[in-house]
Amino acid sequence: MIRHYYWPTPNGHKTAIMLEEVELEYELHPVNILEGEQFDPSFVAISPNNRIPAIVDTEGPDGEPYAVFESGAILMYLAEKTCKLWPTDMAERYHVLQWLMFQMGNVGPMFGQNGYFQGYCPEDVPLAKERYHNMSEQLYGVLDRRLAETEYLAGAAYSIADVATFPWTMPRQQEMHRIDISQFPNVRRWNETVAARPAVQRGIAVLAEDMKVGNPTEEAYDNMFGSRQFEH
Ligand SMILES: N[C@@H](CCC(=O)N[C@@H](CS)C(=O)NCC(=O)O)C(=O)O
Repeated sequence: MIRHYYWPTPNGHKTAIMLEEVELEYELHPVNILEGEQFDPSFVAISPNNRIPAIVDTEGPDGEPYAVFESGAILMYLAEKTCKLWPTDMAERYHVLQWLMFQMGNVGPMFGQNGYFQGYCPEDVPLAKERYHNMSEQLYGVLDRRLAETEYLAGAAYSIADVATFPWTMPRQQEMHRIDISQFPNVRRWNETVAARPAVQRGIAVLAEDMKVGNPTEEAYDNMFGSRQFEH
């Protein structure tokens, strides 16, 4: 059984979708990052960088409990455990890993900074807004050119690379990141295809009522972006 430490954000959605895709039994452990629950020592013992998502597999590789943090590593772990969304062919598997790493190293961090400066930063910082918006558009261009050639990011088959990237490109995120999706028609086509999958819809629905966009309270801002982040 998988214990899923989760809050409904783009990184959290990845593992919520994956657990639905691979149909493993799981137990939900909400970690309310607006209320600072990510700093609880019992959670930091599982996720040393105090970020969701994380999992504990109660029947890990040696039959012992095994904890995994970092969403990309969790997707790989669940894919390998179930042999789903994970090609056996080495060349195909490395297509998946390249696009997964592209998401983890580029899309997530840059879109995250873009979202912060567009929507959450208490000061207007035009240079940062412009820089991260430009970087986000450049990354959309890379995705769009790839998806002009292939059905899914890693090729003909849906994979964990799509699971990782989809939540960062949903319409709600496009709006927050000031992205005009009509300029990226292949991303739009792919996004609509992925959004139509029943497992994706079930994953996105997990704790959806707790999804908060807009102005966080002062305490929530402090927990997610402010001084509490730097106490540890
Ligand atoms: N690289 C990490 C990033 C995870 C991450 O940034 N999670 C955010 C929510 S999307 C979080 O837990 N924020 C709480 C905090 O920063 O304290 C991953 O992909 O798992």
